[in-house]
Amino acid sequence: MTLTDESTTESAPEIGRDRRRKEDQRLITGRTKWTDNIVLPGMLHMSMIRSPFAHATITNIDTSEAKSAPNVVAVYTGADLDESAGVLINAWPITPDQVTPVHPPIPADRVTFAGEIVAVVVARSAAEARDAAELVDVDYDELPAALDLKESAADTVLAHPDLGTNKSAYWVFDSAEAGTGGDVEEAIAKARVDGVVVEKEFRQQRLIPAFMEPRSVVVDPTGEQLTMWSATQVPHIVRFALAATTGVPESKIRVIAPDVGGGFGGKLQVTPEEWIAWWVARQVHKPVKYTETRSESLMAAHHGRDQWQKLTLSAEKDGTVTGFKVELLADLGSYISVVGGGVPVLGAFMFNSIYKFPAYHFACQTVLTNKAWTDAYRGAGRPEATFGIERMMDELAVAVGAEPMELRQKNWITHEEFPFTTVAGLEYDSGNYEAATEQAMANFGYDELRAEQKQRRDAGDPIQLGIGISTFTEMCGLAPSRVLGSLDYGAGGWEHASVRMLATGTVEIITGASAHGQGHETAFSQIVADRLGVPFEAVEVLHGDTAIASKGLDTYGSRSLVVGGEALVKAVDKVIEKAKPVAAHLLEASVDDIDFTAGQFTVAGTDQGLSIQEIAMATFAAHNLPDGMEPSLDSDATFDPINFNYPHGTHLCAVEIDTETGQVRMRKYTCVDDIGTVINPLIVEGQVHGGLVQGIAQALFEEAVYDDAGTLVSASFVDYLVPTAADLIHFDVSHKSTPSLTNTLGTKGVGEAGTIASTPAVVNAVVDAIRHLGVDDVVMPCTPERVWRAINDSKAGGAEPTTGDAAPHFDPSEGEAR
Ligand code: MCN
Repeated sequence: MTLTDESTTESAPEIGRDRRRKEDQRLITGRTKWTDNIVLPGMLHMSMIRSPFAHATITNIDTSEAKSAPNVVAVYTGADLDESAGVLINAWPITPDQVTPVHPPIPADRVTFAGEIVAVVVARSAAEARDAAELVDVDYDELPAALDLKESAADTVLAHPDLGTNKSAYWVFDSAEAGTGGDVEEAIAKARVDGVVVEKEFRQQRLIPAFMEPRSVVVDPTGEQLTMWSATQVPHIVRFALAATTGVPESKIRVIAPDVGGGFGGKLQVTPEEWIAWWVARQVHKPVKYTETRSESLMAAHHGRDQWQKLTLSAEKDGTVTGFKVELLADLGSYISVVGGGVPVLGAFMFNSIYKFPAYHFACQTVLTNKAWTDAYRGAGRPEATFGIERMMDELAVAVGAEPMELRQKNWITHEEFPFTTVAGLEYDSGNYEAATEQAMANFGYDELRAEQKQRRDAGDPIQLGIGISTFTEMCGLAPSRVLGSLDYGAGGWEHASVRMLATGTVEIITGASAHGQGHETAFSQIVADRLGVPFEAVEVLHGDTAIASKGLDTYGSRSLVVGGEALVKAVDKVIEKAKPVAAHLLEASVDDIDFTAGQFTVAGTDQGLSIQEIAMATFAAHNLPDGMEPSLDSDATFDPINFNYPHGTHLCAVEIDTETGQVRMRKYTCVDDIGTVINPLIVEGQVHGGLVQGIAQALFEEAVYDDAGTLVSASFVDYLVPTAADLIHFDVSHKSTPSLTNTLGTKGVGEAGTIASTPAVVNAVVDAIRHLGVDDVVMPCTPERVWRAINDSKAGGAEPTTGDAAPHFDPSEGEAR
């Protein structure tokens, strides 16, 4: 038995069909080209020596013993690097005066986080490289490290003393200034007199995108083009950045992302490891390979989230929201990664979510610390925003004595109001929050669970039930180039596709999106099969190699289908338009009389026709083409949408909490997502499941923990708690569809939806279960210990369960210095 479908004889439409993924046979069995499986003649191997200190001066590196170890070819330190090694780029300086540390692939004199590379050993085998790495003797003078985010924001200790501050950029959006709404301070002041003001502080803990395949890179400098294979989400961006920073012409660079085992944003990066491999290969004139260990991956691949959120929500006494003020501190780590500074900016447009807030203010101070750099992690800015607003809606419901779902309904945009311009300045094109919510509440059994909750409370049951709501929307399909430009993002947002109709009737399509687990080969084949009227199996999807897909902007921000899929539709339509005159010529009819349906060109009003495959063969033979016609049925198209894409949904979670032990057990999880037209329901369900697990993991399990010296304590899967199937329950997943108006397929992205929605649904449920015991927040992850302490501290009276952190509250006005 194979993992893929074998027959497709039925003529049912492909779009909307549960197709097993073409790529699964090779991905699930592992019989494929992961980067680490690549072996080239004469290939050398690298091992990295990494700093054990968070912040230290390198006083000496003795490489002599390592250099004389068996089969060691070279050992390099930061002092050996020249300009051709390039630097690592930040592609999104969010303000013109952003303070950006220079990021060399290997620093020569100072390390700024535990795990930073200080030297590299190159040897004939990976084992010999690792053994010799043990012989490199590095002397450090330890420096004070900037570790705590709030203290770092106050410049108590400097992460980069030469910069004079840890404050990198202060970014503000204000609805009164933007003309999209009123003045938030006025709204809050008024509510303090005759309404309600809810103020909370939330911690978004540091997370690690724990992809299954560790990062790996191979560089071959021996051909006409220099070739890099990398386990990356972004081969095109890597090629651009190599050209821009290492002086090698872009045309001489080929970057290949072979099969990539997950990324979740964590491989959306240009990395020191890639840059070192690039430089070393050119020094030794031989191919080199580097594959990180799991601990290296957890320590030095970029981390995600890590924010303090200070939130103020003002409302009338009946719960109608009048203003929302968001003040953030965001930890960048010790360098600013490729889009790290921009992650909170993406969130800035989403804190108002599905609601009609009349006034909104967002301010974010990004801060440098001596920890691993942070960047996009599944959702990037939008999970933080959704968490903030959905937790606040629950708190407001308590403050005004409203039922939490009814409070949401009072404030949300109704389906008649679309398209709707939000207080953050976005135009939501389509959606129906009422419909998704109604279905979710019915599927969940909302009223029955509320009744059971009351029963347990009344009975003083030690196992309490909590119900959490998250009605979310997100902006995805990261695209409109003009909008990205207005936010000072360093690239555009278009996507490219090519379609090549081959002589024998099969079709090659090339996409600039670069899948790393999402199933593009299957879903994109379904789109082409339907549109071109060819069998699903006749479509071959090529991607992830800049020599094949020379144009593209890769995969992140749930953009591949809504941007890349639409580029594909345009390219297919061009092929059909190209084929039409050939059909007319062969059928001796006028082009205007030719119809195209389900793969057949017919002369209107007759039964005369030719299939697209017959036209492909005739074009290839070129014996009888219209005058001036090129003998090819190829086309290219680029799509740059006019707007983002706004999936939404209602997620409901029930948890049971053992009030004696603090143990949280998930009881039920129901979601209804609106992602417009669904191309492949099976893939979509998988995407939602994966997304939910990662959001639930933030709520209950995962946290990157540094000790007081700045060492990552959670540097293995023993300590970094990625949940397994045994920790989770069945998810009740379904859909409602209001087609998107920003692409002809009507699709909305799904890759991040589950992650964005689920974290607040779970934490709201946890708090709801024990609120009657005096708890109004539990810091994430809501471990049994934290839940138990929250209950017991509150029983004891004087506890501060809200933050669980002894650090001083931050004063965002300090940020205005920059
Ligand atoms: N799809 C569909 N119908 C829709 C929407 C999507 O059939 N209406 C299908 C698409 O054709 C695609 C998949 O669902 O096969 C995801 O599509 P999309 O929402 O366009 O997201 P991207 O392909 O751009 O993937 C990026 C997104 C992100 S940002 C993260 S993070 C993430 C994710 O996808 N990382 C993943 N899903 C992941 N899945 C796996 N296995 N591994 C990762 O690292």
